[in-house]
Amino acid sequence: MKTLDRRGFVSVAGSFFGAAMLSGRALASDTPPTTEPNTDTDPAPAGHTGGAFPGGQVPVTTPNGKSLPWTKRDGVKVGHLVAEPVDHEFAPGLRGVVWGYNGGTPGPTLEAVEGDRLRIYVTNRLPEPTTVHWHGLIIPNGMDGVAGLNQRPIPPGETWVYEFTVKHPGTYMYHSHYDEMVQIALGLKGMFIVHPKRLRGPRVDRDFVMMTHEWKLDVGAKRPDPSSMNDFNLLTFNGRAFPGTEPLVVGLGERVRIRLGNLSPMDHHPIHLHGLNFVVTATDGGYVPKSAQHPDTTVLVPVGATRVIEFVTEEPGDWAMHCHMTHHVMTQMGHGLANTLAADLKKADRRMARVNRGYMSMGQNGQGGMGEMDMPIPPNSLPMKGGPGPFSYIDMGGMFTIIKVRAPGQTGEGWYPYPRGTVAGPASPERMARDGIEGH
Ligand SMILES: [Cu+2]
Repeated sequence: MKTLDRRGFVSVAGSFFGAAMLSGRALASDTPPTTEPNTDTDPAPAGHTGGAFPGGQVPVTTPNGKSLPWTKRDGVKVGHLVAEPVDHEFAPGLRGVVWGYNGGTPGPTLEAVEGDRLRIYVTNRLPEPTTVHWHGLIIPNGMDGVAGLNQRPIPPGETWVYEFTVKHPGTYMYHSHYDEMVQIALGLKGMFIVHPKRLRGPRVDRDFVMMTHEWKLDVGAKRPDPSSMNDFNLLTFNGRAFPGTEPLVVGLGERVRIRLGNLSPMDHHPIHLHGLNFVVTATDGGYVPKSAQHPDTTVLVPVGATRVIEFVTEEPGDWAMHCHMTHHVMTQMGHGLANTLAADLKKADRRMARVNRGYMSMGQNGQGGMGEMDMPIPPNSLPMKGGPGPFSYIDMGGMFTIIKVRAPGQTGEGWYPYPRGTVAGPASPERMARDGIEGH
């Protein structure tokens, strides 16, 4: 009988990935995991109270990212963005040279308050000109950043300055508007949040920023291919592919906002959340009137748009949040394979093994088990799929993360401590007989 060594999970401080790696492949399908009361002292962090913004609004959290620091000069908030090549980690074991701002992609989240005067310096350390466009903001035309139309592009090596007042609260974005196909594809983008001066709707306990993106990074390659128009093979939330995505830790019964933005080159992403339902409260065009809000569990985030969702958590657990396009929860290795489903490849394998020791064809019964086979993988690539979970391998990668809903006193570290008897498991013959179920 195998049981879940929960202590192994929760003792790991630090990233979700660290916990995931150490948790190994405990299989609990033959018996529901035994669960003692959670005695960890680390409570789920309490919702921010008396937040830094008007009306007690909490600052946003950008998982795997950060907000841009401002300095105040004569009543103006001054910030500095540096556009530059970045050696970026998509997930442990997978890096690429991208173009980002201030050492990351997406760039730091810009966070301001309705009515703020902002002065944003932009230094171009790219090998070609660039601009910054403030997507969705209504500002003076000469600050809009469209190269050629509104300004000359910023030459490499120069620092230019944008200055404007943010008049409308909302969830916006910023991105390059020069050589768009290359620069946006390579990661020159970020989120731009303007908190309202006066609270709109109920105050939320947590406010997350999640930006989707898609990349074509050939296995073993160092640079994403910006000319790709389809067959993107690396899908990310805030520049990270699962299991490199940092989970969203929230409290049970808390009101949560997630601000989704999409500047993928080509694809809209239907983002699906498990274990809850939400309403879309705003887009980059403004607030959705209450009368027009409807409940949903999946929201389509089109290219060049933001969608803001809000919900109140009602079930604790580790809940999946992912793009529902199946290829967007794959990794690099899941693309362009020969279709061998249902083919008997044993003979072919035996013959191939004579010339290539250890040869094995892939996945004639599906690909679900491929990620955990510990097969050698090419340098700079992700394993076939996903990462280790508390029960078995999680066979999704890419645009996938976890919302950890925790009751008071439960830690956000490690996996959810499932109460006894609440996990699906094998059916006993007695139970099946009692309920009139025929097995085989
Ligand atoms: Cu998608």
